Amino acid sequence: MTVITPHASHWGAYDAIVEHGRVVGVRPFARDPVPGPLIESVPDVVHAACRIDRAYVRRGWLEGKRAGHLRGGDPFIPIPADQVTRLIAAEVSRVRAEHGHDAIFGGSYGWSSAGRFHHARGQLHRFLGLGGGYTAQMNSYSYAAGQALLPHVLGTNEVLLGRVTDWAAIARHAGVMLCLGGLPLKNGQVTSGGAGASEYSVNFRKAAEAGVRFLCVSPYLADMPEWMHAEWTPIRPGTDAALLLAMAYWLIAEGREDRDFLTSHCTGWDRLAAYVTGASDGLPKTPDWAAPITGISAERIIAIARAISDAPAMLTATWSIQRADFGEQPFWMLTALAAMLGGIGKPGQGVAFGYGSINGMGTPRREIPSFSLPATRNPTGRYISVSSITRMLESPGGVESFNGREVPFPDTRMIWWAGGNPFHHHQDLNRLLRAWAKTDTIIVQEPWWTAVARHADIVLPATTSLERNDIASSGRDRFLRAMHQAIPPIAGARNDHDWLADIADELGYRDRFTEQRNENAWLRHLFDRWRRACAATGVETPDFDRFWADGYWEAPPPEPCRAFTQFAEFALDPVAHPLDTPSGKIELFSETVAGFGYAEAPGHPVWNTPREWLGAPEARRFPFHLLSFQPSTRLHGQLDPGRVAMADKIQGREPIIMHPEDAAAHGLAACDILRVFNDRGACLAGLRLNEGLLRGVVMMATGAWFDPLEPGVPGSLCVHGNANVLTADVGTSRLGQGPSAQSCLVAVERFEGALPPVRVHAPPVIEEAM
Ligand SMILES: Nc1nc2c(c(=O)[nH]1)N[C@H]1C(S)=C(S)[C@@H](COP(=O)(O)OP(=O)(O)OC[C@H]3O[C@@H](n4cnc5c(=O)[nH]c(N)nc54)[C@H](O)[C@@H]3O)O[C@H]1N2
Ligand SMILES: Nc1nc2c(c(=O)[nH]1)N[C@H]1C(S)=C(S)[C@@H](COP(=O)(O)OP(=O)(O)OC[C@H]3O[C@@H](n4cnc5c(=O)[nH]c(N)nc54)[C@H](O)[C@@H]3O)O[C@H]1N2
Ligand SMILES: [Mo]
Repeated sequence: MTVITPHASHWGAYDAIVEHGRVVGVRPFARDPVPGPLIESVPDVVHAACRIDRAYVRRGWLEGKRAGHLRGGDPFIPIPADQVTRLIAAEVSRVRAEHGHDAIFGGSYGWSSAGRFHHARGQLHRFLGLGGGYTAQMNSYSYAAGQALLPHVLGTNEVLLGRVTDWAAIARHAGVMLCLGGLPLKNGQVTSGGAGASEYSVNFRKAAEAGVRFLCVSPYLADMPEWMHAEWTPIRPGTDAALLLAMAYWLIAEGREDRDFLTSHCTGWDRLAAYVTGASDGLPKTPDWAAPITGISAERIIAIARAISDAPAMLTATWSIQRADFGEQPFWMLTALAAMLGGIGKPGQGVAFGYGSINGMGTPRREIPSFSLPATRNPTGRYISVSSITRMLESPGGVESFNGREVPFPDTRMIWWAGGNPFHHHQDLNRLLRAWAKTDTIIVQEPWWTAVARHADIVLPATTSLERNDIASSGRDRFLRAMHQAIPPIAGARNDHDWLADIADELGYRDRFTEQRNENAWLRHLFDRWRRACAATGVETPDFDRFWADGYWEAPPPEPCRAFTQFAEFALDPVAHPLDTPSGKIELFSETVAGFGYAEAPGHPVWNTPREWLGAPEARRFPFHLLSFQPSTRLHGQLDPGRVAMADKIQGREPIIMHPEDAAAHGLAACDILRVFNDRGACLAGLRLNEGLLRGVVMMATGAWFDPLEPGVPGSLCVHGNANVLTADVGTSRLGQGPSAQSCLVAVERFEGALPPVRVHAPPVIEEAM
């Protein structure tokens, strides 16, 4: 018998086709105009051999090999569910009593699933918050540098996260759009919280058809869909701030800056102008100055500056550009350039980030409250910047400067992760592996034997979203999607909520955690809350039973005549509608930021020579700039064992993209297996040639599961191709302390000898009993 049930995921909405308790196929949600290909991998991963079937404890942990012992090499021993909840409860009580609540690191960064009730991270935060608290993580790996910076400059992070000027306004009013990092099609396959409609490329197409001229500045030609006929300017990675400063120089030299706007709507223009012209530091930031830095000719720099000042311009950058050394600076300077053009808040003009980073940015829609599990307070109030985990573990009791504060590092005795994978997302995994060893106990909730589960002490098997009921919702999509349970839980998998409820029971607060609701009661409760919020904004919604039976609800479309431009009221009247900055204006010089006293992030945007880039002396030893970009074949590490990602690999290894002439110069040929290395680590990768890549740059997608030849040994070769054994773990600056994965130099050589097998898609070594 075949059963078809509505479902949703970060990689798209679909109906699951179920036969005899197995998901055998999927078909895209009928209302999705451009269904993504990633849903094809769903049946493979749900029933993958690397699903975790029972709870496990690391043998060494049971033997007392805890703080000071490297994780990842020991066998796992199965443990019954009731025993493991008691074991965890006892360890949580010990850590809280002996070391305090902040000794539990519960940041648990990660995307979890699209379902908003069974959101693993949200559930864990609720559990830890109600239990007394934990140390949290502030901001996101995606755009931490931008999150710290932009409130100082524009008074909001909406320009980074949404609601941004929509594509209806761009198509109607912009003449030209400058896209740093392009508008890569593959990024639109994904929406956090899941989307019913993938309108990413639909938006681009409408703007292109409306005649908007697209300028793409990026090392990689494929960052722009071919059919948009964009003009491509390859740029050396990490040098966008220099390019933008030189464009500003030319605008000033030509008298093209909008002096009225710079006076009425901005503060600090004189300080920035003095830096651009060299009046303050003796170094004019001319196109000739920027040419050798960026690899773009002075004529081309001027042509781009001319293009954006000759026509109404929208300026954008992908989030990737700020995940690099001093990543705050290109975002600040792009904002400054938009201010110089006087476009901020004018219809379809100005600046916003991420149109090319995720589905839903700038999709015209009515603002509807999103459906969510309300956040729980963290009573300790303790946090670190999102990517400071290794530094925190390395220096208990230390402090780190972050956005004007001195953030203390706790003495971490327990790490708990649910719904995220630091052995996917964090930089310099060998350094993380050493720091990770310093803690007593590591608990991981995971459906699969991912690298983080393999580096845990206690592993709890989690259901996938197909094994439970939930509701998907995103602030960037107009659909609310029912996620019906399609199959029973696989083997011993349990819902994260149920694991935590049982542990809360041992600790004496089950009822506070569950509020005495089961799954169904929670979904109805959260739905009613959401329904009331919708009603308050004048939007009518069906009741729960109607919604659940329909499988989805669609918000009313925006009025076709309306187009949304961010900062429009401010543009019309900056006095009546000031920004939420100290001056109420756009801060081209920020007294607040200057007051932090960070030399690398002064009061206005600057060019800093990156730590790692093709202009560095180390480029003689490590001649390639590695960009570890988002994968087209999966979401981060999720879906890696599925057919879409597997079909893309070369002899089972993650591809590395290189210009054919670079390959020839190194004696390499397509499909060779390469050893990619630097002083931090090494991995294997399969060579793929591409003429549309700047020479000297190589690209590897993130997300191939970390598979060290010798698990638990720092520096061991990753045989599968996880780029994070190569990336550096350095904050973007003291201002943002964001991850800087994109600033990374590597060398390559052909891998000779027998190819070691990829073992990470099968379970680790398991011992049935002690
Ligand atoms: N080098 C480099 N590194 C990067 C980046 C880069 O550009 N370059 N990008 C960074 C960015 S922007 C991001 S957002 C991060 C992404 O980093 P993560 O969000 O940590 O990556 P995911 O693989 O999505 O991790 C989610 C994990 O949750 C698990 N999971 C899914 N559903 C459930 C569930 O219901 N319950 C439980 N318990 N677990 C579940 C999945 O199996 C998976 O292991 O990576 C960052 N790392
Ligand atoms: N299919 C798929 N889509 C995804 C994700 C996924 O895992 N899979 N992850 C989602 C998440 S969590 C996030 S945060 C977003 C991230 O979205 P982004 O950060 O925008 O994505 P990236 O692929 O890292 O980078 C986009 C492009 O930027 C270019 N680039 C890199 N460095 C530079 C530079 O210095 N200068 C210039 N001008 N260009 C540069 C690269 O050529 C790269 O292809 O993607 C989301 N979308
Ligand atoms: Mo992200």
